[in-house]
Formats: sequence, C-alpha cells, structure tokens
Amino acid sequence: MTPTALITGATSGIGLAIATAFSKLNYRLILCGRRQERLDELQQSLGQNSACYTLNFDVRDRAAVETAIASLPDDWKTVDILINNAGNAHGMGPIHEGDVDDWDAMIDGNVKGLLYVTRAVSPGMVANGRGHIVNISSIAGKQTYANGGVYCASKAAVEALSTGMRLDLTQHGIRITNIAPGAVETEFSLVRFKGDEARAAKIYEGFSPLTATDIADAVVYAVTAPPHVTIADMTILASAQAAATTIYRK
Ligand code: NDP
Ligand code: 8X3
Repeated sequence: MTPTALITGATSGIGLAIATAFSKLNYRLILCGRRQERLDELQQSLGQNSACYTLNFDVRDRAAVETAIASLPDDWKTVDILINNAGNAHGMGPIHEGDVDDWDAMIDGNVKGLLYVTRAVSPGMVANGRGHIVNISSIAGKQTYANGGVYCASKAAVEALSTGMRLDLTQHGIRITNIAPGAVETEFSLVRFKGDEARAAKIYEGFSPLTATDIADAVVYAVTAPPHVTIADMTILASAQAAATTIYRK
C-alpha cells in the first residue's frame, strides 16, 4: 500500500525537498507549515503526482498541534512516516547577550515542537505495529560552536530524543532515523539573521554547500531501506566542511 508521510516544515528548504522526493515516489503527503500560500501552492504542484493534505499549525503551539493532527480525516489518520523537520536557528551571539525570545523560539520549536508532533502521531504507529520517524538534527547537535550554544543545545536534544525514541519504539516495529546535516543552503540563514540577505549569503560563500535535495536523497534512502534495516544515524557534510565551523573556502 502507498505510504502516507507527514512532513513538518514542508514549505521551504529541506522539508520541501523531502516532500518533492516523496511525491516522485507517489507517497501520500501530509504537508505542514505556517505559510498558507506556500501550502496551497504545494497542494497544487505536488498534488499532480501525489495525494496531498495540508495542515497549518505552529509546532510551538501544543493545542494547535493536537487539534491539527486530530482533525485529519479518517483516510489520512494512518501515518506511516513522520518527518520531524520543522525548525530554525534564531540569532547568534554570546550567552550573556542572548535574546531570550530567540532562545524560546529555538527550544520551543526545535525541541518541544518536535515532541508535540511525535506525541500526537506516534500512538497511531504503535497501534499499527509499524512506522518510521525521521528526525532532522544537525552537525550542531554533535559539535557546539561559539555564539550558537542555544541552537546547538536544541539539536543535541534532538539527537538524544532520536536515541530515546529508538529505545522506546523499536519494540513496536517503528524505525527511527536521525539525520545530521552540515551547511545546507536554504532559508535557514535568512531566518537566523532575521532577513539580512547579505549576511545569510556570506554563510555559503566560497564553497559548494549542500542542497536540500542532498538531504532528501538521504531521507529517501533511509525510508526505502528494506524493513529489516534501520538507518539509525547519518551525518552529511558539504565536502569542503570538515567540522561544524571548519569550512575550507576558496
Ligand atoms: P528553512 O528555513 O528553509 O525551513 C524551515 C521550515 O520549518 C519551514 O518550512 C518553516 O515553515 C518550518 N518551521 C519553522 N518554524 C516553525 C514553527 N514554529 N512551526 C511550524 N513550522 C515551522 O530551513 P531548513 O530547511 O534548512 O531547516 C529545516 C530543518 O533542518 C531545521 O530543523 C534545521 O534546524 C535543520 N538543519 C538545517 C541545516 C542548514 O544548514 N540549512 C543544517 C542542519 C539542520 P513555515 O515558516 O511555513 O512555518
Ligand atoms: C544548521 C547547520 O552549522 O549552521 O544546523 O548550525 S549550522
């Protein structure tokens, strides 16, 4: 039977690339995000290949997450694949000057939001005795860098949660994949630097960054692996990137 995949953060970057790749596989897609016009466009474009259903909610809003998932029509309620991708960095700077609203956005979105969605979706997988959860972590979850401590902490939490989910859910036939990308050129830096296009562009200057499609390819590899295979962890770096903040630029 055609799998149904729920993708958070499907309106941009890595989530959009995963949605596009899954659409080529004709998966049924539940596409989530906050920008309704983009969700509508995706319904039109990817809907040509795949059955699509869209949900607009902020992952930080626990009630909105619960209401949205509960609102899925009966023929969309069985989720086979959950892609926990929604998230962003907000700001950069030393701890003693940190913007606490930015910290809230990162911890509430990247950590609590991922948990709210997982809590709403995973009982259905347990009841069915099968499922696959892919968590999009980051190299930042493995290597903390200066001025990014809170974002790095949020992604370290995702790494720990991937392990925790695997420990709790393997017995229910659910596979857990943790994917830790390095520098991927998306809207990520534009969001981090609050719309400063020049500053965002500098992050990707002088080397070939990863594309969102590179990460989507890895996700497709993980979810199409034979049922007896779990791709537990993948770290994917640009070839010019030796570590989180060590990038060889020309
Ligand atoms: P983008 O900014 O391009 O995409 C972020 C996506 O997340 C958007 O679809 C956005 O949708 C959604 N999103 C963000 N906050 C919320 C929220 N509070 N509620 C619901 N949806 C939300 O960035 P990327 O594609 O790069 O980021 C995707 C994931 O990959 C993130 O978890 C990021 O941390 C991770 N990552 C990114 C890397 C990179 O270098 N780009 C490297 C490693 C990991 P909308 O605004 O419509 O809600
Ligand atoms: C995004 C990659 O290195 O900018 O998670 O934190 S990094």
